[in-house]
Amino acid sequence: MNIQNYINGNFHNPTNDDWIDNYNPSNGEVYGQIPNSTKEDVENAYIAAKSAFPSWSQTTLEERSRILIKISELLEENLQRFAEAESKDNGKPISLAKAVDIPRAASNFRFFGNAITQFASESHESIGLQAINYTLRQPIGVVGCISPWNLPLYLFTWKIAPAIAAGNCVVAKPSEVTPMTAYLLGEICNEAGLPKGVLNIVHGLGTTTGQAIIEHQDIKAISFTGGTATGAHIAKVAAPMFKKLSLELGGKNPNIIFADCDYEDMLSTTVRSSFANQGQICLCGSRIFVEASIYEKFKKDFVEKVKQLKVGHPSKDDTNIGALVSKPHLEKVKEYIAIAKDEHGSILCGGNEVTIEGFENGYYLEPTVIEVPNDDCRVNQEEIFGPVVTIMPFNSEDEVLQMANKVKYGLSATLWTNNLKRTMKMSNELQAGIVWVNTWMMRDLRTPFGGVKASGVGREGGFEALRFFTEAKNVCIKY
Ligand code: TXE
Repeated sequence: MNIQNYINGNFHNPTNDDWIDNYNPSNGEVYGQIPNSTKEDVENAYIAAKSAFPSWSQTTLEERSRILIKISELLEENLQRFAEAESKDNGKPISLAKAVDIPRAASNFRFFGNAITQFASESHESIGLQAINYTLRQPIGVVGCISPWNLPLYLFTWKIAPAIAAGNCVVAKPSEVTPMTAYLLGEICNEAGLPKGVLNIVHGLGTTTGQAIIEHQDIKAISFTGGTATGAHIAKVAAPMFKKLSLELGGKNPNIIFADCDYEDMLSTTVRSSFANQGQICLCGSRIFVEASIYEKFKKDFVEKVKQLKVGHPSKDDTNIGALVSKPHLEKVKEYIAIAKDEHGSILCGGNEVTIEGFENGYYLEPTVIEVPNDDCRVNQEEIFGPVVTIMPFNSEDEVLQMANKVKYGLSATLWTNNLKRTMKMSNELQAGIVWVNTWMMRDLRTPFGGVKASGVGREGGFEALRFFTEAKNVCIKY
């Protein structure tokens, strides 16, 4: 199936007729072609967006809201089709795409369709000076949204929905590894009555198409989710051009387990926070620290549960772990398992590729638990982004806090305890943008979302996203 660019409401081949193979991770086969769009295609997308902007930015909030909610409803009506496409493109179990990815993409549009009707700006009365200030929140113009492969439609729409809700027009690029659902979104936008040119989707490699977006003189803001190295590169290019930047990057998140937690709840959630989406979520708790008094019990129970996870074809209902997203990514994750062995880690379970009958060339890997001798080893410091977690014991709050914070990343942290004082102290001191206590990945879309340190700059979610996608202009009137 060939994918086309979605520009000005129509579908187009890339102008240079350059195509990239699209792989199905469950069987390793090429099942379609993706445009490798050039500067010219990005320019065409920009022109369409620029032409649509005057009218879209003046569209009433009620009308914008109605269209966004319509997109959301159409995604829900097409749940099965989108879930199948996401699973085929990414390798994730279809059950996950149906329960999480596509419903969340629909929620993104519904949420920002509603949020824009509640978004207000400030007013400051300068008492004694007989002046009043009011702040306008004006759309920026044409903005760029670039997203990764792990939660393809979920993260793509998490950027697009607030951008267009705020009155901007968008040039967006999904990951070249998982372009399919972004392609299908174009049809839905047309059906929902989104005016031509408000959203334009160009496909292609980061180094060609992505680079053309970030370098574009008149694309005024970039919202990016992806790897930390790419984020640094984008900042280098876009910051001197004074573009607004939101960078949501990698993580190496601690999952800290105290003996006083609700054990069963912790255990089942920890299996999920370790291996959901084959461990390819920037929020996964990939470093598990366990209080020494329950360490041996946890180790035994956790490994037993992880061994029960079924690695299988993504289309099967009983599959817990599907295929990794690509061959190069599978190789990267396997390399880290080899590094763990070199670093004297012991593989408590997993560590091997899995062959699924009939799909022998798919990218399957056992969920892997590694006991590490210390926190400094590479597998505890570098983002692996696969079905691999490390475990090690700790003896005190201070010790675990120090280890939790001793990485370059700071996206999220999970804390399992019923001690209130400890909860307050550790939540204050953990270097992370998000702290979950006695839960994981519980999301309220109104909350600020993003990381500190090498996990990024800026916050997405709720009004934070609407603030990012608008410029504040203060007007001071003396009376
Ligand atoms: O990310 P990239 P990849 C991490 C994870 C993973 C690593 C690499 O560690 O192993 O990133 O994944 C586009 N100008 N995360 O290769 O390369 C690219 O085309 C403009 C964490 O997918 O950063 C894609 O659309 N754009 C993350 C997007 O950037 C460029 C989720 C992300 O690609 C570009 C996924 C350029 N020069 C991976 N180069 C998370 N935090 O959720 C690339 N791109």
